[in-house]
Amino acid sequence: MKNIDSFTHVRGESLFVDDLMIRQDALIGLCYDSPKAHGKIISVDYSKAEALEGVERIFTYKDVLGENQIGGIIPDEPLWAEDEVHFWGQPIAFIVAKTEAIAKKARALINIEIEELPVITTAKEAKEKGSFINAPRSFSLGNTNDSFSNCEYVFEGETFSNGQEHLYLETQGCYVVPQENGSIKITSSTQGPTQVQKTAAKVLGIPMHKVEVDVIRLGGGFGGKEDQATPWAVMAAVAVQHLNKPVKYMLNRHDDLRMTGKRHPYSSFFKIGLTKDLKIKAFEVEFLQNSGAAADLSPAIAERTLFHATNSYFVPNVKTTVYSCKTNLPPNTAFRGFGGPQGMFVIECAIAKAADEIGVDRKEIQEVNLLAENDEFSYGQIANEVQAKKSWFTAKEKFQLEKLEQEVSDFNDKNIHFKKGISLMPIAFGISFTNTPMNHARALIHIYQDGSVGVSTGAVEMGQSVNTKMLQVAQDVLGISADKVKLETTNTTRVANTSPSAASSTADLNGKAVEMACNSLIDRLKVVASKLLSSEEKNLSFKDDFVFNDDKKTDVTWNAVIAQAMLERVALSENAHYATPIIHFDKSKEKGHPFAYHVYGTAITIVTVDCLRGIYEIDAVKIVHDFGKSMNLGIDIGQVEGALAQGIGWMTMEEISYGKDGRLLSNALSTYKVPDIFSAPKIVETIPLETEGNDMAIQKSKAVGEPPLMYGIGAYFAIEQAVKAFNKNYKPRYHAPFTPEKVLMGLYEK
Ligand code: LUZ
Ligand code: MOS
Repeated sequence: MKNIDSFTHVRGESLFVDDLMIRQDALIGLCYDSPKAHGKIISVDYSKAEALEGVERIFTYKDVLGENQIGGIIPDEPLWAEDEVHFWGQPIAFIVAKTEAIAKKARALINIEIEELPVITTAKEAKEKGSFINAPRSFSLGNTNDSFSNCEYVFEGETFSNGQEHLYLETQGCYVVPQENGSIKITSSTQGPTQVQKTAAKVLGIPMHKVEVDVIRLGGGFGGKEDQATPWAVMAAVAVQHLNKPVKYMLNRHDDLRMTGKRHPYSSFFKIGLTKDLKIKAFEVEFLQNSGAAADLSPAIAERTLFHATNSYFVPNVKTTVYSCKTNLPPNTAFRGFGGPQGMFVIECAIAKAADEIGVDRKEIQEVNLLAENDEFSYGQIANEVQAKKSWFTAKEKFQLEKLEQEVSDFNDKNIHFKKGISLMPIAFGISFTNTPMNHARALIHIYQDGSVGVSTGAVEMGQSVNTKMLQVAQDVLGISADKVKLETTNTTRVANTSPSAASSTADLNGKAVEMACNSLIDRLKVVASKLLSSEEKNLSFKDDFVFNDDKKTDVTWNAVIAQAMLERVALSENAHYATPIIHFDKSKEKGHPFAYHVYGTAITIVTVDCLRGIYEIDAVKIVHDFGKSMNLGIDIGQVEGALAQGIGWMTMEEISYGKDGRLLSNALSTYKVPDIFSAPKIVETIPLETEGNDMAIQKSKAVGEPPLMYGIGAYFAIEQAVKAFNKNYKPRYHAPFTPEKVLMGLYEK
């Protein structure tokens, strides 16, 4: 089944927020944001801007009729700054004008006086100064104190992984239209329609039923629109509330880069203890998360870091602590992997350090510590249906690791100015929102009287092809052809109280709800069909647009059953609610069973470093991935390839840079490089691991959105190995991304 959007995508006909026909009286919004990272606002002079012809009005916190508060987990973030600013790019006011050009002109006419306060840009500085978002969290298993003293080897180190810009092709944006009696309709490019609805209602001081949020699709989200699509929609909603005219606001790329948060940079300190036979006996980490100026999703992201601190390894004694450090950067936010990658990078660095010091290959340590059935994670969940070893050994065998390694070493023997490196990277990623109450979804199915079907869910289509998967589920359960099924927009009036499309869980949660609703409809239709066929319900099934009796095709069509159901006044609509069973987590003990299941896999990465220039190419990434029983391998392999490229970008070239004054320096695509087709791996080979799948995955097809991103970590260590092959004096820094500049310095350090 092809992605159902591919036809309109390639023709440029797919609709995004900016494609909507806007009303003739619609106005354009533009944010005025802080030109300093930290300070007291002494005064703001809007008079010249307000006087400009075509400016309708400028909104500030004074125009908020409800609460000037958008913090989701912790109420620590005003929609518009009041008397202080805490990051460069923090919204202060919202200009509404006839055109974007006028709004921009007006923005340049605003004068602000700020008394500057000290700026913190790094997590380490914040920790020293005691600047935190909330209290630290710790997970522990066994007893690390005692076990280190019994270890043959103990090593300590520091690591850093930088942030990452989401760079969704479609920037943040919204279009808000007034309805009757103080209601409003928001079309938003958000992963979280309910989050937008709830926040708008709170800020406007109106009930949620007066706010309808509609999402057609997103031109990418990657976590950047889980929480941070909200402020723009709410600003426009405030303006609409006052003006009673439609307001549209699309951020341009520069504004989006400057004002939105990114993946969290982490500084981490590890201590790892191993036995003589290389078993990791004890592992401690202190993670310093650079949260930015407000909580946003940082506490949840910090938690996922702890959940992934031991990756796909079993460690009997673990102590991990995470500090969410408050700095003067834009609030950092969800990004594919959600703190998991940051956690997994650290244990891979610890293993690399141990391997270097002991004088063995990294993979020797990795291999003997892979998770096995019934091993306990530090948070109490017992691993089951573990595919860590199976994916590892399948990769070694299917891709002929020894041969690949021989080729690398032969190449390195023959070449002076080019060196190759090879690495293995296993992954284990937990599937479910770590916050158990968020794991639910609903679907609303209408069968129309002509036999066609409309499916609404809480799932947001953002290019991950979730709508295609939802269509497949409906089609399979109802036994009808794909062209009979349409996926509707995601709308809060049809499916309410949704969790954001996130955590790789959207297809599982919403798909299960679609499955349940369709099964209920089928139960009802079987009653109708049994009368038409004078047969028992239990003998009937629906397939290929026909009713089957004892698995034999009858001449009764789907459409005939629907027509009959109408005559009999049978309900042809159904709503279903799904909540993930089994999962639970007790925060007071930091123990439980938070994940429905884990996704596993192993990647082999081969790179070539140009040792004169410090640049490198990714020759190949060869992956054995645990898809369960993939319901759509084309889509799923697409997710693996996209996530891999994104992970490699994070680890090798995407370098977010803020000045000491808190200004974003990598503020354009000329200074922030993401992988393009030239820097993508020359070869990506993905082999599905043969497994049974998991019943909590939709049609046993495991979640695929985030897990493969972490294969990208393999690129870091492959590059490092190539650098070591050139320069015996190279000292590992465990400092990502491993940019060509850092590679070059590493190649020639003495
Ligand atoms: N979002 C969220 C996520 O709110 N909770 C999660 O656990 C999560 N995990 C991954 C990505 N987004
Ligand atoms: Mo996300 S990082 O919005 O699943």
